[in-house]
Amino acid sequence: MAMERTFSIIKPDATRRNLTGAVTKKLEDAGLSVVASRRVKLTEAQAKKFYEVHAERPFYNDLVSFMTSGPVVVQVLEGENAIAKNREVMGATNPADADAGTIRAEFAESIDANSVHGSDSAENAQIEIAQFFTEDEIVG
Ligand code: RTP
Ligand code: MG
Repeated sequence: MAMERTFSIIKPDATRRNLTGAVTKKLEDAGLSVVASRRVKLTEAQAKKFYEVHAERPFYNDLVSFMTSGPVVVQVLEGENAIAKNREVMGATNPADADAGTIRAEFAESIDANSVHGSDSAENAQIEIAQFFTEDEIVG
């Protein structure tokens, strides 16, 4: 099994409801270590760049305005198979489809306000981590 790093965002709906700790506990209970963390308010430019892959999708503008609607917590998670493990503990994009016990099943309000982001591939994990953290800010 490979040690990996992945990138996570605790989204504005979760920070607004003081769920930063509860979400982080789910991640840690799944065997993921938080090796970098920072609370930030994303600018529109940052959110647009982050979700650039979805620029042509109908939900893009709503997604950008949601992600800039309040503070988020950006994190680097480390662990064995961290990318897949994080996606598993997050649950499906639409909380109605998310397995019981997952973060989105327990905490998400809707497909838009779905509490967490997690990188979907090793390549994107690298790109997303580099967008928010320098190597010396990550302490494994
Ligand atoms: P994320 O990127 O935030 O980790 O979520 P994801 O991989 O599960 O979903 P993705 O397809 O990458 O979509 C990014 C975010 O856009 C919103 N979305 N809305 N209305 C819709 O059909 C729709 N589809 C996606 C979600 O908030 C999703 O997390
Ligand atoms: Mg995604």
